[in-house]
Amino acid sequence: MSILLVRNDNNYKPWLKAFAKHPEAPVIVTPQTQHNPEDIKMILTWKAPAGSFTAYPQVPAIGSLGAGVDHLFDDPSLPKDAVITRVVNDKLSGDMQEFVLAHCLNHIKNLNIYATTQNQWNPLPYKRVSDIRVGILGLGTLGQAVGGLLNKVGFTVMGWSQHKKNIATIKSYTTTELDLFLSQADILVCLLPLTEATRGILDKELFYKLPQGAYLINVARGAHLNEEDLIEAINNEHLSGAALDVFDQEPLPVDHVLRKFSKILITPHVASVSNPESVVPQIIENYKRLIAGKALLNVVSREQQY
Ligand code: NDP
Ligand code: OXD
Repeated sequence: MSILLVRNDNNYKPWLKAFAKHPEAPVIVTPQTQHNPEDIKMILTWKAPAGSFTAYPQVPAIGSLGAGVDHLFDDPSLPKDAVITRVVNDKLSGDMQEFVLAHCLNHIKNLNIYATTQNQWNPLPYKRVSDIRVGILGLGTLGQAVGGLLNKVGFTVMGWSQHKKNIATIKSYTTTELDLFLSQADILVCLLPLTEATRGILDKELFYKLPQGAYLINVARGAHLNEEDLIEAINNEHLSGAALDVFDQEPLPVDHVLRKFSKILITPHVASVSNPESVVPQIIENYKRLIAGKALLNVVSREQQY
């Protein structure tokens, strides 16, 4: 019985090193290791190439090596009955908190603008955290963590999710209250999972419901964003700019149109990266549960796709 690792980037070394501390859960990497597909009890993957699951129709569990699972649901070879799990991890939440906070401060202190105008002396009016309302689309594990830190720093924080939340420091809005939520968001952070319901949500219609001069931070998935609509909203100064960490096509091509705008700050999908040493223990726990016939942790709803 073993665990199979499949990554699109072939970055196996740090994962195998972390798993080596847990000999009770033998891990193999395909296609390097010959194996009988029926011996595989769990497949762990980050963006497995399409069709990777074809040989494993009966595998009991498939785990995403990140928080997002959209890369699994995109693959028609995903076994119908496998339990799907994902990563929920304090380091992942902490890294996302710091990344979004950095962007919020960067924006209100105009640091992006100064970085692109180094040969000028042009003092600009700046804002304080107490002036700013941050709206977070997606008030799940990461959205709540980010909102909690932003609130501690002094921002006014609101969140939008399917179900109402009762969080003292974050005002909660649900799906029917989207317009009201958007009308108050000076900075909009996208931390939604990519599903059929959320694909393309960051579009023209949504942008014009934000206050004039709002700023967008997309750290969720590139396919949430309509890139043309963003460029139009920035060009006509409805949006003051955007920080984008995720893209429909990754790596983002060097000549991509989004790179031509000084008001768009691009980072290479680095907001919060799964750390093997801290993630492997929860995988080992799930492997033990699987072998013991117990319910797994961090299970994703196939119906909801998150
Ligand atoms: P969760 O599943 O914990 O949270 C998702 C949130 O989105 C929930 O609050 C959920 O509502 C809400 N939601 C889902 N669908 C809808 C909808 N149709 N309408 C309104 N709200 C909706 O996910 P995480 O917080 O762990 O992660 C979020 C995403 O962040 C990941 O899916 C991934 O794409 C991205 N990510 C990006 C990283 C990066 O480095 N850039 C790193 C890690 C993650 P409810 O609570 O009511 O169910
Ligand atoms: C994730 C990511 O989903 O890194 O974990 O994007």
